[in-house]
Amino acid sequence: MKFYSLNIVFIFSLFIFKSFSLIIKNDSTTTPHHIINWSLNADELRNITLQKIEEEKYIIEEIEQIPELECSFENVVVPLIDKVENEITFYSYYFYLLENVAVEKEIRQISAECYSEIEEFNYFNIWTNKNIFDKILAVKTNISNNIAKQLINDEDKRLLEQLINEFHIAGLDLSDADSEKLNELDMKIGNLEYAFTDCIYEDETTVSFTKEELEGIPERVLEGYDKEIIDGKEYYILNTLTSTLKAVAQYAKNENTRKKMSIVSGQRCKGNLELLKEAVNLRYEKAKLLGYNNYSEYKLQDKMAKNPENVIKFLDSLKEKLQPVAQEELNQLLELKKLEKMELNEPFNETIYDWELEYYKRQLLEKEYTINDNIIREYFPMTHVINEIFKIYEELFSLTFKEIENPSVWTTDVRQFEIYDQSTKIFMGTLYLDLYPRQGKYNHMANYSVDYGYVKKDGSRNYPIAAMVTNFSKPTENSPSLLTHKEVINYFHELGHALHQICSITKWSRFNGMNIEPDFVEGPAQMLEYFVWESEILKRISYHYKDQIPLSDEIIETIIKSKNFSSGTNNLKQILYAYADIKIHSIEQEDPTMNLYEIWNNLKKEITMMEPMETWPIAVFEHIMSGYDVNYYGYLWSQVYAADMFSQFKTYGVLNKEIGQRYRNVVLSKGSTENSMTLIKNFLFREPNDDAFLKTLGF
Ligand SMILES: *[C@@H]1O[C@H](CO)[C@@H](O)[C@H](O)[C@H]1NC(C)=O
Ligand SMILES: *[C@@H]1O[C@H](CO)[C@@H](O)[C@H](O)[C@H]1NC(C)=O
Ligand SMILES: *[C@@H]1O[C@H](CO)[C@@H](O)[C@H](O)[C@H]1NC(C)=O
Ligand SMILES: *[C@@H]1O[C@H](CO)[C@@H](O)[C@H](O)[C@H]1NC(C)=O
Ligand SMILES: *[C@@H]1O[C@H](CO)[C@@H](O)[C@H](O)[C@H]1NC(C)=O
Ligand SMILES: *[C@@H]1O[C@H](CO)[C@@H](O)[C@H](O)[C@H]1NC(C)=O
Ligand SMILES: *[C@@H]1O[C@H](CO)[C@@H](O)[C@H](O)[C@H]1NC(C)=O
Ligand SMILES: *[C@@H]1O[C@H](CO)[C@@H](O)[C@H](O)[C@H]1NC(C)=O
Ligand SMILES: CC(=O)N[C@H]1CO[C@H](CO)[C@@H](O)[C@@H]1O
Ligand SMILES: [Zn+2]
Repeated sequence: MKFYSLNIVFIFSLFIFKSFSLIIKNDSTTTPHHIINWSLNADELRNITLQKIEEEKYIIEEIEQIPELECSFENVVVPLIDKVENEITFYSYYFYLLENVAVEKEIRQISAECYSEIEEFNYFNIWTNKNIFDKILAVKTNISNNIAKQLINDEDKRLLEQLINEFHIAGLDLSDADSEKLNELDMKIGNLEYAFTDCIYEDETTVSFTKEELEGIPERVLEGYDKEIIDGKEYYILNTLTSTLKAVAQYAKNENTRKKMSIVSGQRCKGNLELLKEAVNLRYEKAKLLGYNNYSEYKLQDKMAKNPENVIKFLDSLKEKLQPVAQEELNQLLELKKLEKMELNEPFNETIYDWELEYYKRQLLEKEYTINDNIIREYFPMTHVINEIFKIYEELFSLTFKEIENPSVWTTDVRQFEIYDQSTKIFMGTLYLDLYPRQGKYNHMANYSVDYGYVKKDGSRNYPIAAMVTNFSKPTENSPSLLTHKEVINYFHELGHALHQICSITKWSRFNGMNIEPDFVEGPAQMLEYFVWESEILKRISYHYKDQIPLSDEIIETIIKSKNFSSGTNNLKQILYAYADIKIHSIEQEDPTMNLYEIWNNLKKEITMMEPMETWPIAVFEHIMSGYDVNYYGYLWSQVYAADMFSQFKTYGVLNKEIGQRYRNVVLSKGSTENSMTLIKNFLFREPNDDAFLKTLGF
């Protein structure tokens, strides 16, 4: 790592500061909202990046010069965090958004470069900078020795503790030799992760089947595959992409076809078993080096779950309650299997195998729930639904969305809203809405943070900004833009993230909105998804585009009933993946003989009650080798707490304003100034549990 000498930086900084002063964000005191200039050209974007990095360098150099005896929160932490988090984060986010939505290709490319430049600079010059860590440690020492001023603000205390912990878990307090060792381990682990995921992306496994063998799979699906002639016979060449596997598993009438596909796909990337085993052992070594007993303890210490015991207890509890339900689901499938096998006059036994699960589930779904997405969509015209959702959020959380007439945006059809507290009329933040597809625009639904809320040096507030990006077709006179129920759910979800950000009021940006424990960050958005399965909400937002009537009670009932279809087996599968992730990462000594194939099949039998197979799906479990190791439990975890929070609305009324406001004040507004578990308890007036989650599944 290279550091620039103070003199050069200082002179360069002066030069830069003087040479230009581009303004992206105008925090005029005459209007509370920011006015952001989204139309800078490529040169200006580059210059501003350079300027911001120079400003950062200057601050870092200044802090590095402070004698340790004089280090205080005010002269070390405040300037550092104010610059590199409060202020610079905005520039990162600005570039990140432009990278995904800018109209011109050149701007998207330059923005991507600027974004990585800032992120890289921060990583190498701050988050791996031992000098900075030493100054921060000195702040702590000097505070405890009463040399530096005591901290009275809880957020300040939390900030200092978190910073020290972050540098600690990044290994900055290791000896030089150990630090070298850590770098080596990280490099080896990185290489293994790369090779593991590369095998998955590059995998080109194919299986060829005749037309008869593929009977049952819709013609339009088959049309997408290449064909080959072997011995005068025509074969379809099927790949192992998820969509192909799903089509075969659900529709192929021929059992051998399904079985073959299931085995071939489950035997992909056999070499990955070895890579994963090596990575798990190296991760264990890394955890030891950093002072932990096992890797999962290291990874969980700053999460809401806190430690592996909590995660395992959590998964065990769910597993026990879900198994009887899954057993019943399997029995239902078995009935269908028997019927079919008898009709075909084929032998069969009393087991549902991997390759039968999706096939009979699809049959059951078609038999029991006739949901036609194309009919349901007619009840969700985009313009109406979006307005209605805004109104629901306004009512429930006591907000006012005010659309800006001449918005400052990146392209003309983007809308900008200012959000106010309904009763006090106090400004809270800004929301952009970019609805329609464009060439080069990110083409899924997503929430973007653009700026965080925090208290500025002069004591005034910096207000949060969020953006919602969707891929809805533009309505025209003849064809309204219609949403599926799933899209409506996703919209509630993503807007939920934006709302979290806008409703949170904190002193430091790192505690604002979605900056919370990764295993709860989805919680507030997942909580809002539950609303879209409530008949009161469905009645209210649905509106047939022709005759303006809402969904009928029958359709609503079918939609709601379909929600918990096969929830037992589906959730047990999630638990299997989460369990495998935690288990292999909790070894307490090196285990060079770890047999991942056996571990997988044993857990599979124990958790999902499905028969072991000659397959190793763990070799294509991308998450555990792409940065989500010891993280897979997180989705279920936050889902369970989201359901528990939703139970308050379920009990006291889904549109109950008092509950809505309490939720806003007790959970959303606090961001991560306290642990999420504390916020949830404060909202529920009790310890959370998994009862509500199980209830939402229909138990
Ligand atoms: C910032 O915005 C205010 C209010 O709109 C305006 O008067 C001022 O000229 C702007 N400043 C810059 C530098 O654009
Ligand atoms: C935004 O930046 C462009 C390019 O520098 C400039 O021409 C334009 O005046 C700026 N717009 C505002 C509102 O400041
Ligand atoms: C960018 O900065 C360079 C020097 O640092 C300057 O010469 C150039 O005019 C700047 N460009 C813009 C558009 O501000
Ligand atoms: C302040 O902290 C530094 C670094 O830990 C330490 O060297 C110094 O002795 C402390 N000052 C006092 C008076 O304790
Ligand atoms: C049960 O049937 C499957 C084929 O459906 C077969 O592969 C399996 O060996 C049979 N199991 C037993 C125990 O007979
Ligand atoms: C986004 O919309 C465009 C245009 O309608 C479409 O071609 C594209 O497939 C959509 N993207 C996704 C991920 O659905
Ligand atoms: C991991 O380490 C923690 C802390 O020492 C310990 O309590 C726990 O039992 C270990 N976890 C497992 C699954 O062995
Ligand atoms: C599915 O869950 C809903 C509540 O979300 C419940 O009312 C319904 O009875 C459940 N259906 C089944 C078949 O369990
Ligand atoms: C595109 C994007 O930034 N999406 C974010 C939406 O919110 C979740 C939860 O915080 C983030 O993880 C995503 O990155
Ligand atoms: Zn989300």
